[in-house]
Amino acid sequence: MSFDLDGYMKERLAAVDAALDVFLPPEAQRPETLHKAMRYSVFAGGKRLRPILVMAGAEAVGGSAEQVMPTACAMELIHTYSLVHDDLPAMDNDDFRRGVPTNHKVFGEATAILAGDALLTLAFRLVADNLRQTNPSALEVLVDIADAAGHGGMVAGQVADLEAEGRSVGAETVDYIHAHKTGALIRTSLRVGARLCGATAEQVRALSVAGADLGLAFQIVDDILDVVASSEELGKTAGKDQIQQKATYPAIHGIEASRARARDLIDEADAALAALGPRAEPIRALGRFILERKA
Ligand code: GRG
Repeated sequence: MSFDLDGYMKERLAAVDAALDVFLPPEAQRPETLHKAMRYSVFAGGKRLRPILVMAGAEAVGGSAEQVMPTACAMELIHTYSLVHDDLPAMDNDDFRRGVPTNHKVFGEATAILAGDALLTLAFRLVADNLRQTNPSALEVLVDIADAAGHGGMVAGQVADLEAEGRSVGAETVDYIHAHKTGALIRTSLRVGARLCGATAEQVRALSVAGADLGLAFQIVDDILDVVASSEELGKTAGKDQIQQKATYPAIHGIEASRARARDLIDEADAALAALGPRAEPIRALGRFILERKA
């Protein structure tokens, strides 16, 4: 029988949402506006791909989803902060995200900036709590997440993305942007759950290769969807990449070659995951999901 990815994702999404509700400060707690703004963007929707990858990484090495829940939620908080800040007028200037008005449209720019800051900071608090509870010797988890989110990871990718706007850049620059802006968080999500659960160096290596492949494939598909899908389907403004003259895979390689590259990356990820055996089946299924997603 084939793996029930839909059921797996629904169950994990519900568990992540319940945990996020506990970890996030209540709206009634002072300062109420900040806490409302944090919760607004976190609970506006989202596939919860990154936390699901953290849990799948843990399971791939014999750990459990429960053991890594705070870190899984931390990755979602970092991702959500990046969306809130990316949507600001000073960056991508968007009005619509996850099917609802963007954070700054509802709460104002200052609160949106601070809500993003607070989500990022809370994420590191959650990782520290998880280490304390689960595996204090896995301190590299903290380093890994800081590196993926920071100046050599997602922030580096965002800067390169903004600098490439309206300019003609080559394939190497697009790969750099995608690997950093999107790939770093996805690759790290996949391996930190495993690290918390005592993964061997060989297992971490296999998950790192697979995670980098999934991350690049995810962004290539994101680029393709921006061209072929509608704003309603995506829950965000479609077709913006071309208007803003963004450095994307379809712009450089065309749609068909981009699709082929994404398929090759998922095949490469499957090959790397062979070392982990049947416990990595959810990750293989998530790879197919990344390839076939419509939003
Ligand atoms: C502000 C430092 C900083 C970085 C921003 C995330 C990001 C970097 C920019 C957002 C714009 C964008 C198209 C990013 C790449 C693809 C991406 C991360 C899409 C959104 O992720 P999904 O599809 O979203 O997993 P949901 O809402 O399902 O969680």
